[in-house]
Amino acid sequence: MRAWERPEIVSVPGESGAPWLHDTKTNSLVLAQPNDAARLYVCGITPYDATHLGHANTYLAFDTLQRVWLDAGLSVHYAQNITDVDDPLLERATATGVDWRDLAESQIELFRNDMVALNILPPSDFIAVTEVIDEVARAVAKLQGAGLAYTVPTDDAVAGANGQVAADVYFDIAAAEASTDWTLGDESNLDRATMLQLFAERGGDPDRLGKRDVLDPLLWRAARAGEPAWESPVGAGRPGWHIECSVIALMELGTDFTVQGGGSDLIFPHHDMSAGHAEALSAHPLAGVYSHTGMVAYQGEKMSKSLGNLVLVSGLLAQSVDPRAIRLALLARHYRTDWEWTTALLEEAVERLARWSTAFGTTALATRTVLAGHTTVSAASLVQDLRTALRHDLDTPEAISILDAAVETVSVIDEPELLNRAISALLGVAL
Ligand code: 5CA
Ligand code: ZN
Repeated sequence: MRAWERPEIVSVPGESGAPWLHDTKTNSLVLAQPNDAARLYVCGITPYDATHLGHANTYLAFDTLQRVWLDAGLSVHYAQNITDVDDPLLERATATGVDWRDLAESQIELFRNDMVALNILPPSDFIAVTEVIDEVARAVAKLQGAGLAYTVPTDDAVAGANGQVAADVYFDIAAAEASTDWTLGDESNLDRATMLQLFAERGGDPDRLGKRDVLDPLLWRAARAGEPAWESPVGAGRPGWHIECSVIALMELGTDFTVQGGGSDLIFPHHDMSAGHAEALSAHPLAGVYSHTGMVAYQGEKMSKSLGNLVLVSGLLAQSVDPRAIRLALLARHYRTDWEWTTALLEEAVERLARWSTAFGTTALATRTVLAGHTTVSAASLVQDLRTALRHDLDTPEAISILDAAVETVSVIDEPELLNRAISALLGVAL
């Protein structure tokens, strides 16, 4: 699928290195240092109710990660999926009387526009699940062939075009644990009671009869009346959710890639199961670092489509909010914390943008004259401080405080152009 226009990133003189990033699996900071190019997979949107500020915050965190890698002279291969066939999307399409394909297409276009406005780097591979149905079906067949997946009787399945009725296919967690190095909970480190609760809340079906383990996740959903379905070696149907991300990530990035990312709402079951599927398919770990962003809340609860407490990027843009201020408002909170969106935060960011523009903006630079008797501060040392902050688990609040302090205390910056370039390249804010 076409992604969106890539913003220009200016190069910043001086040296930097790979970032230390929090890894959910080991709960420690890990040097995200690729051997060759950095390979990043981030779970993409289910295209309805896009793009709310929670989505934006998650993609912005991984945008910052890429900017740090690029600043260190590394190249980046970035893949992102689009869950354009899944129950919640189909339910929304039915509820609103819109064809699910039209809903997905219009929301993907909205998402692209929001990403461009926010100056977020596009993925190299932007892959919708409807583009890889055959690959997913082949992966499911491979798991079945290896004894790691099984069918469950499916009374309400309907015949596909060839007249055959398929059955739902499930991943066999116990079989996968016995034959790979992967264990359920490797990534999430949760106890089984918590897993059961989250599985039920986040798209799982613990009550489905006939499963070997209630936590076994769906790999392939047999065709049902009124639902989209494709012919395949595992019968007419459509992909389950977790296998979609395993297959797209393996196709585009290979095994053992540098970072798998997404919001913390995906740690379990989605990322645990995706890692299990990938290891069962490839006999290698999915990724080196499992990175998760905190949840953005609004009106006291996680901003989510199901609750409807959404602030949309497109809504703010329609009110003529400067997208750079949205970016600064999101960057002011550390990506791993859970926090609540308020208009006060946006107002603060609007003011910060104005102060920074006056202090570090290109217009300010052009008219600035060095006055005798003023303290001169080294831009190179400020850039060094910014790099240090960002390399330490993408500490954007610290980067912002460094610049706020510079606005307040510095009379003259020796190389203003250098600082301007660093703010543009590292924080993605052109002043
Ligand atoms: N399509 C799946 C992933 S394969 C999905 O979770 N889609 S989504 O549209 O619900 O979310 C897209 C991304 O935004 C995911 O990485 C998700 O973790 C993240 N996200 C969703 N809500 C929030 C929120 N309130 N705060 C921060 N990130 C969020
Ligand atoms: Zn995903």
